[in-house]
Amino acid sequence: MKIIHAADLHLKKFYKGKLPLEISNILLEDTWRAFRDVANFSNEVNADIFLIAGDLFEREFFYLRDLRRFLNIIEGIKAKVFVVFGNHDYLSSDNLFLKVDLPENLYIFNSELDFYELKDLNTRIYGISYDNYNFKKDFSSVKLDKNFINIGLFHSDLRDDRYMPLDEKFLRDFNYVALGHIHKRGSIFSNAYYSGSLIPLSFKDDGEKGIIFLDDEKKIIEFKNFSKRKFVNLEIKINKDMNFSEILKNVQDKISAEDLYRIILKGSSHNRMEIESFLRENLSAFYFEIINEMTEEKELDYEIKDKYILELLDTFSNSDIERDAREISKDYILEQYYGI
Ligand SMILES: [Mn+2]
Repeated sequence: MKIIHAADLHLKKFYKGKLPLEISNILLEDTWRAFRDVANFSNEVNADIFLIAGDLFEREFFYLRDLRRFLNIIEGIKAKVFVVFGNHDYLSSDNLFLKVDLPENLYIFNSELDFYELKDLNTRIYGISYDNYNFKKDFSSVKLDKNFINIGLFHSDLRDDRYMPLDEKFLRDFNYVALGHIHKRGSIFSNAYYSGSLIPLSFKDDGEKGIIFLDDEKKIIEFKNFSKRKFVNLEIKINKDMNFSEILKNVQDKISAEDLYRIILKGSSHNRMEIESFLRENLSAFYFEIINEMTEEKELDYEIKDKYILELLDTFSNSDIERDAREISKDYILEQYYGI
């Protein structure tokens, strides 16, 4: 038996954030592209079961045409597809999935724990959808029939009361548990995994993202990357001996054309604002933003040995006007006396 485990597509989430519209549009197409790629992969490997563990879409931005596009991809999948809804796409009466005819190979779990039996695979898939942004259920009396292979499909933060926490005893009873909600992939127990989000969705989601692929005959549980872009937090240490073009080259060399960057400027300089605006004007990237954490450098960069000049500069106070005046005077003095 082969299983695809995906979660947290968050279709249309990018319209909620602070990214420019044209970037959001491209990232949304990335999500659709990644999902189509997973659908193709599922068909290539002849997967039997395709699990989606919640937060498939954002309720406030997901329209009928988006649903049609999604169902169109589902129809092309040979595996049986199972969906539970999570906190972002919860199943209240206005959920769009309740308004249309669904493809025969798609099964949606409602908001009571239930299972779907695949007789030829001797397998039961258990799942439950949220009916609101916050959701909680007591599963302490649930008994699984060990004559079947039991698979759980849940959207849960194991320790957070608001997002259907699940306890270890309940989870350990399943042969495999496909979890969603946490965007970072990883295993909770030897049988319970978060696949992580399908693609990175913000600067909190670093690294590659994708799905988990299981093949129980080959005893494989492996992560498959389906993301093409990364969100990168890039810390740049500014050394006060670096000039503007060295700083630009230093940052530009670390940028690859497809990725999104949050550049955090560290170190100190008396040109901290100028360095930031110089980078904003000259850096080239698919998308970048700058967080300027540089501290103001108090000493002058140049060795001005003449103590009278230093004393003169020291007479300026730190008010905005006098600071500007000091900078102008300094530039003038450097130019006049030192030819800099
Ligand atoms: Mn969630």
